[in-house]
Amino acid sequence: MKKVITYGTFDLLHWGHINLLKRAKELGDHLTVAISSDEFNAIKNKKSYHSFDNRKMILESIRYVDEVIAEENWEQKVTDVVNRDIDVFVMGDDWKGEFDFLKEYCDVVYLPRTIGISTSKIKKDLLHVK
Ligand code: C2G
Repeated sequence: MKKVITYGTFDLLHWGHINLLKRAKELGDHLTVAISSDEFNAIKNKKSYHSFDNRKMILESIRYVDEVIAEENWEQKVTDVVNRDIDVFVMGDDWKGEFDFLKEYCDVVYLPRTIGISTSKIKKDLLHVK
Protein backbone atom coordinates (compact mmCIF):
# COMPACT_ATOMS: atom_id res chain seq x y z
CA MET A 1 0.00 0.00 0.00
CA LYS A 2 1.46 3.33 -1.12
CA LYS A 3 1.10 5.86 1.70
CA VAL A 4 0.91 9.63 1.17
CA ILE A 5 1.05 12.41 3.78
CA THR A 6 0.39 16.12 3.71
CA TYR A 7 0.31 18.88 6.33
CA GLY A 8 -1.68 22.04 6.82
CA THR A 9 -4.15 24.13 8.77
CA PHE A 10 -7.11 23.51 6.40
CA ASP A 11 -9.22 26.27 7.97
CA LEU A 12 -12.47 27.39 6.27
CA LEU A 13 -12.09 24.41 3.95
CA HIS A 14 -12.33 25.42 0.27
CA TRP A 15 -11.93 24.00 -3.23
CA GLY A 16 -8.21 24.76 -3.29
CA HIS A 17 -7.77 22.45 -0.31
CA ILE A 18 -9.94 19.78 -1.95
CA ASN A 19 -7.89 20.03 -5.19
CA LEU A 20 -4.76 19.44 -3.14
CA LEU A 21 -6.20 16.50 -1.20
CA LYS A 22 -7.62 14.89 -4.36
CA ARG A 23 -4.28 15.07 -6.21
CA ALA A 24 -2.39 13.91 -3.10
CA LYS A 25 -4.59 10.83 -2.83
CA GLU A 26 -4.07 10.09 -6.54
CA LEU A 27 -0.37 9.65 -5.77
CA GLY A 28 -1.02 6.56 -3.64
CA ASP A 29 -3.56 4.34 -1.91
CA HIS A 30 -3.73 5.93 1.55
CA LEU A 31 -3.66 9.61 2.52
CA THR A 32 -2.79 10.87 5.98
CA VAL A 33 -3.41 14.56 6.69
CA ALA A 34 -1.55 16.18 9.58
CA ILE A 35 -3.64 19.13 10.70
CA SER A 36 -1.96 21.96 12.58
CA SER A 37 -3.06 22.06 16.22
CA ASP A 38 -4.39 25.37 17.55
CA GLU A 39 -1.14 25.73 19.50
CA PHE A 40 1.03 25.10 16.43
CA ASN A 41 -1.11 27.54 14.45
CA ALA A 42 -0.09 30.19 16.98
CA ILE A 43 3.55 29.31 16.23
CA LYS A 44 2.75 29.73 12.50
CA ASN A 45 1.13 33.07 13.38
CA LYS A 46 -2.19 31.73 12.17
CA LYS A 47 -5.46 31.87 14.06
CA SER A 48 -7.94 29.46 12.53
CA TYR A 49 -11.67 30.13 12.65
CA HIS A 50 -12.46 26.45 13.30
CA SER A 51 -10.90 24.65 16.26
CA PHE A 52 -8.53 21.72 15.74
CA ASP A 53 -11.28 19.23 16.69
CA ASN A 54 -13.71 20.70 14.17
CA ARG A 55 -11.09 20.98 11.41
CA LYS A 56 -10.20 17.32 12.12
CA MET A 57 -13.83 16.22 11.93
CA ILE A 58 -14.31 18.07 8.62
CA LEU A 59 -11.17 16.55 7.07
CA GLU A 60 -12.16 13.05 8.24
CA SER A 61 -15.40 13.39 6.25
CA ILE A 62 -13.57 13.89 2.94
CA ARG A 63 -13.50 10.86 0.64
CA TYR A 64 -9.81 11.39 -0.27
CA VAL A 65 -8.65 11.39 3.37
CA ASP A 66 -7.98 8.10 5.16
CA GLU A 67 -6.46 9.33 8.41
CA VAL A 68 -6.08 12.65 10.22
CA ILE A 69 -3.35 13.26 12.80
CA ALA A 70 -2.19 16.38 14.66
CA GLU A 71 0.68 18.54 13.49
CA GLU A 72 2.17 19.89 16.74
CA ASN A 73 5.53 21.28 15.54
CA TRP A 74 7.86 21.79 12.58
CA GLU A 75 10.11 18.91 13.63
CA GLN A 76 7.73 15.93 13.52
CA LYS A 77 7.77 15.30 9.75
CA VAL A 78 10.76 12.90 9.67
CA THR A 79 9.34 10.88 12.55
CA ASP A 80 5.90 10.82 10.94
CA VAL A 81 7.31 9.68 7.59
CA VAL A 82 9.50 6.96 9.14
CA ASN A 83 7.09 5.68 11.79
CA ARG A 84 4.10 5.64 9.43
CA ASP A 85 5.98 4.09 6.47
CA ILE A 86 5.12 7.05 4.26
CA ASP A 87 6.14 6.78 0.58
CA VAL A 88 5.16 10.25 -0.63
CA PHE A 89 5.17 13.63 1.11
CA VAL A 90 2.99 16.22 -0.66
CA MET A 91 2.58 19.98 -0.23
CA GLY A 92 1.33 22.85 -2.36
CA ASP A 93 4.16 24.54 -4.27
CA ASP A 94 4.04 27.66 -2.11
CA TRP A 95 6.26 25.41 0.04
CA LYS A 96 8.52 24.36 -2.87
CA GLY A 97 11.94 23.35 -1.62
CA GLU A 98 11.13 23.84 2.07
CA PHE A 99 10.86 20.15 2.82
CA ASP A 100 13.48 18.67 0.45
CA PHE A 101 15.30 17.25 3.49
CA LEU A 102 12.57 14.57 3.49
CA LYS A 103 13.88 13.21 0.15
CA GLU A 104 16.18 11.01 2.24
CA TYR A 105 13.09 9.19 3.57
CA CYS A 106 10.37 9.42 0.89
CA ASP A 107 9.35 11.04 -2.39
CA VAL A 108 8.69 14.78 -2.03
CA VAL A 109 6.05 16.29 -4.34
CA TYR A 110 5.03 19.97 -4.54
CA LEU A 111 1.73 20.38 -6.36
CA PRO A 112 0.68 23.64 -8.05
CA ARG A 113 -1.50 25.73 -5.75
CA THR A 114 -5.06 26.38 -6.89
CA ILE A 115 -5.20 29.97 -8.09
CA GLY A 116 -7.98 32.31 -6.97
CA ILE A 117 -8.89 30.94 -3.57
CA SER A 118 -7.37 30.96 -0.10
CA THR A 119 -8.59 31.12 3.47
CA SER A 120 -7.23 34.65 3.83
CA LYS A 121 -9.05 35.71 0.63
CA ILE A 122 -12.33 34.33 2.03
CA LYS A 123 -11.83 36.24 5.29
CA LYS A 124 -10.94 39.46 3.42
CA ASP A 125 -13.85 39.21 0.98
CA LEU A 126 -16.35 38.52 3.77
CA LEU A 127 -15.20 41.60 5.65
CA HIS A 128 -16.99 43.80 3.06
CA VAL A 129 -20.19 41.73 2.83
CA LYS A 130 -23.15 43.55 4.42
N1 C2G B 1 -3.37 25.04 -0.97
C1 C2G B 1 -3.50 24.94 -2.36
N2 C2G B 1 -4.19 25.90 -3.03
C2 C2G B 1 -4.77 26.93 -2.37
C3 C2G B 1 -4.67 27.02 -0.96
C4 C2G B 1 -3.95 26.05 -0.28
O1 C2G B 1 -2.96 24.01 -2.98
N3 C2G B 1 -5.46 27.86 -3.08
C5 C2G B 1 -2.60 24.01 -0.28
C6 C2G B 1 -1.37 24.56 0.43
O2 C2G B 1 -0.29 24.70 -0.49
C7 C2G B 1 -1.10 23.47 1.48
C8 C2G B 1 -2.52 22.96 1.80
O3 C2G B 1 -3.38 23.42 0.74
O4 C2G B 1 -0.35 22.41 0.89
C9 C2G B 1 -3.04 23.48 3.13
O5 C2G B 1 -2.95 24.89 3.10
P1 C2G B 1 -2.93 25.67 4.52
O6 C2G B 1 -4.02 25.18 5.38
O7 C2G B 1 -2.77 27.13 4.24
O8 C2G B 1 -1.57 25.09 5.13
P2 C2G B 1 -0.29 25.91 5.64
O9 C2G B 1 -0.69 26.96 6.59
O10 C2G B 1 0.48 26.26 4.43
O11 C2G B 1 0.45 24.80 6.53
O12 C2G B 1 4.01 22.08 7.99
C10 C2G B 1 3.32 22.60 6.88
C11 C2G B 1 2.30 23.62 7.30
O13 C2G B 1 1.46 23.12 8.33
C12 C2G B 1 1.48 24.03 6.08
